[in-house]
Amino acid sequence: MKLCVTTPIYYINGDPHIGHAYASIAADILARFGRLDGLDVHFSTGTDEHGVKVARSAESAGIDVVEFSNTMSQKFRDMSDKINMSYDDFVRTTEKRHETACQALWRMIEKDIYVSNYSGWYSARDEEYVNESDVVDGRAPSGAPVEWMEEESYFFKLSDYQDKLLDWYEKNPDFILPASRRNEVISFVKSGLKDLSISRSRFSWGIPIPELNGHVMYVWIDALTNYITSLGFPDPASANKVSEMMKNCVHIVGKEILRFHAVYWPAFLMSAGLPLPKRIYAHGWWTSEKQKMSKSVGNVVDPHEIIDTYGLDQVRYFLFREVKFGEDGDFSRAAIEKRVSFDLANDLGNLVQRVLALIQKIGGHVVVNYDFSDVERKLFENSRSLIDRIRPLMERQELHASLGIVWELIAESNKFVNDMRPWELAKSDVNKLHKVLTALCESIRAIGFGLAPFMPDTSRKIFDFINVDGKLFSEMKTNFVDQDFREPFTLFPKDN
Ligand code: ME8
Repeated sequence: MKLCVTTPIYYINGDPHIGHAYASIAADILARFGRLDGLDVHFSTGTDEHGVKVARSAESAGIDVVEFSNTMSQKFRDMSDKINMSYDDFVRTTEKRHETACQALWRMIEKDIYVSNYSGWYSARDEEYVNESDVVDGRAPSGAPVEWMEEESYFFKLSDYQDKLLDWYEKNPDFILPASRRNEVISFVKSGLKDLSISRSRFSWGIPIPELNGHVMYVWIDALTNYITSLGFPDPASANKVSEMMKNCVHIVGKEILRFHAVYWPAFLMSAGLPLPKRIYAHGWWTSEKQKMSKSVGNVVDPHEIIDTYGLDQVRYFLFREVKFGEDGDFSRAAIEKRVSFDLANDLGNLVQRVLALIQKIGGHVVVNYDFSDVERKLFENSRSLIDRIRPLMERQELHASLGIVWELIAESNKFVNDMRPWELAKSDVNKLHKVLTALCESIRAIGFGLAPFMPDTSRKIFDFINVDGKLFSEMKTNFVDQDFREPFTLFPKDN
């Protein structure tokens, strides 16, 4: 079974911030879950380097655009590494392999392309033409300023795809999630699709159109193609991989670029005769301390700074526990501090610490015993079934609910310790004590696996404490054997 996961490829006109890190961590969680579940995963990210917006940013910085792109793209790669992203590929749209892919795709959709003249209002920030009726006081609906453009342009017959797209959405009800976003896209398409201008002749920072001097591709057709560049398109040797991975592909995108992914991209793929992705998942937006992040307000959250302050797994946890994935959220230092102290240090940290400290107290050795009574059996069964309960949620990208289920098991395990009073059993009933500890080893292992996609470093520490390999969920089917356990250390030290 295959799984392809992608992040948006980021514009390089500004530094990476927590919003970019968010989309990338979400995709990372899905990719890690897939690998732990034994799937063949391809996980790609990258940078979107062409277009008028980037060209102008380089110009105003007084730097050659190629040099500018190299420096800025590296910043996104650094961010990806900082957040412990397990990407298989980082696509830069200025790479030769990507130019080859875009030009090949162009040829495959050429039957739907014609030349005409375009004049209209263009928003460079959104990199799209805006309808005359949507321009208010010189601004696009997104608030970005627009400018008048007139150029000869190549057009893609998007209008021909209206019915095919509606049919696709109907036959594939989970193509767009969350469901509320799906309805938005359907009404947009029903309201009528206009042909799409897909070339630019007024500037040259883009991918040349085959055999057409002076035209470069519209940055969105260039950007969307990155997903198949990464799979080896158009090399015939990769055709099978492209096809199989695309059918099992989940594109994680911010809600503001859903239309490009759920309308234009499938139309291009249909035209090219390539398979459509399985899912477009649109996530929400973060504000910072209740305001839109902006350089002028000075509230842009730098992933490096926030991770250095609170710790990587703490930040990864916070982003997916605080706000339901798909909805908007507010990033605040008070909120993250609260989560770290209650959920992580108290609930999770204490559970692991108290169980392992107890094991140390009795000599570090557990005599494994699965001859459970009902109470231990209940914890054992809830532990063994954890991933089966999470999997259907992860298949719909319900990251928040998945973490919720892990925390239910943490709460249940803490309650089990309180109820069973193993420190008393150590004196009164050693046989029972080892059954209780066996059940707790099971629950801690399950918690380690449940956390692994979200908090890989923490999960690794937990696995190391209890001698678990931790590479595949299937390991949870095996029983523990008698063993010695290590001295525990604090999972979430206060000074982090
Ligand atoms: O749109 N909150 O790139 P981009 C949450 N190059 N997520 C945020 C965010 C915020 N405040 N700000 C950004 C582009 N993001 C195109 C994409 S894909 C073929 C081309 C995240 O640099 C969110 O995922 O503007 C958003 O869609 C993405 O960064 C856009 O990044």
